[in-house]
Amino acid sequence: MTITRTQVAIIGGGPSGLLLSQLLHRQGIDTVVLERQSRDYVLGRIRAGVLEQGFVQLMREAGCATRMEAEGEQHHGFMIAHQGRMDRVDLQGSANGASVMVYGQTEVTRDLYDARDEMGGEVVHLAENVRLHELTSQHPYVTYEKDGGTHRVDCDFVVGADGFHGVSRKSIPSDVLCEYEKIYPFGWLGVLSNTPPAASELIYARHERGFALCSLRSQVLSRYYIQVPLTDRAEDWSDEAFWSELKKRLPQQVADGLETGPSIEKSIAPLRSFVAEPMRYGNLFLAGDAAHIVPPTGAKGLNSAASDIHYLYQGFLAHYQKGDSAGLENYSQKALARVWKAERFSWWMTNLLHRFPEMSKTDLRLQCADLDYLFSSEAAQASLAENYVGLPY
Ligand code: RFL
Ligand code: PHB
Repeated sequence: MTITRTQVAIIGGGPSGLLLSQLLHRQGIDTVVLERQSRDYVLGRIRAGVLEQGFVQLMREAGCATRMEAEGEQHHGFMIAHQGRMDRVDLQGSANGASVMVYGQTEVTRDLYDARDEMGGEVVHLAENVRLHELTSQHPYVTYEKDGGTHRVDCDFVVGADGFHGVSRKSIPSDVLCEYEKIYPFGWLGVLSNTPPAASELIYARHERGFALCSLRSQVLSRYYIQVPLTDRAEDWSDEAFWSELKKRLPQQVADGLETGPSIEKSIAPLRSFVAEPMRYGNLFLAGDAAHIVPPTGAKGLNSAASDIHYLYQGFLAHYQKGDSAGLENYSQKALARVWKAERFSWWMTNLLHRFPEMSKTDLRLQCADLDYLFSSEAAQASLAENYVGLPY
């Protein structure tokens, strides 16, 4: 068995783990990232596309924002299509910043990997059977298998940034952890295509056939989603069937102008609200999807991961540079306070725009009243905008 030492062992080389590793390394704090998959596999995942200003600021602090600032798009509003109308939500009315950045998670992850390479950061790919040990002691350690050998990393702290299906959350005893979960009775079928976007801003559509979303990655790369039953399988949806169903759920003028093409990725994501409390167990800290999941409707998944990383980064900095551990002590409480607000917002936006299987005519009228209120009240729109651009850290 090889034995090495680091200050912070990070499980998971997704955006959360890489961002924290990059931020800490720039401050002279040593990390090792253990990732189960290959780099190509991680970069092949198509996920989030809308970033809050807080996330953009963290990428700047990590020295990784150059390409994002050159190629990403600032969006100052988005559209909601409903009841035969299309209304715009103006983000400039909000207090915490007037825009969001449209830049794909794949590109964020690529930029973070490039930065890790440039600094010589240690990211171990294809790390199998990662196990966390002695988490409540002053000498925690992590073991993993690679190339037929077992390896041990001794550390001060372990960060579990290994997503919803990772090993870190499962390493916390069940009598310590409280899990809150809500599973929605539908999923999102997503398609990526090399076509110009349907519109210059995102369009969220509430429709009697189900929710639809027109999003984008660039002016030549579009991302679309439609609500589908959980029993559907992506491989059963031909491109033609997808485009036809999407068009039926969009306003006529948008459908008429929609440029379609072959899909370059097609997948179904189930919708879930999930929170695990606390986010700290001894010297293990959970971050991102390892601790919480939101339905994607408010684009809060990756952004909530980023706010965890902000709190953790500040906590580690104070601990290592000033000997002040208050930030780490309060991490769980602080992170969860913001996480639950993102959970609330994502749940609300999901309820506002989706067709649930068992909706009564009263439920439908209440949903319409919610939308009518939204677009007749400056205060309601400001509240939506405030949450969409991201609550302060
Ligand atoms: P990730 O991205 O899941 O990364 C975790 C990493 O940990 C690795 N891993 C392990 N490594 C070592 N040992 C183990 N035992 C391990 N188990 C797992 C994994 O291989 C992976 O590389 O979590 P992270 O970094 O916290 O980032 C969170 C975001 O990825 C996530 O919140 C968003 O992508 C959620 N999400 C979306 N968010 C949005 O804001 N907008 C979206 O449109 C959006 N679409 C999505 C999504 C998530 C999806 N999932 C989870 C299936 C679409 C999908 C399909
Ligand atoms: C995306 O572009 O993938 C996206 C955008 C906004 C959302 C969800 C997903 O609310």
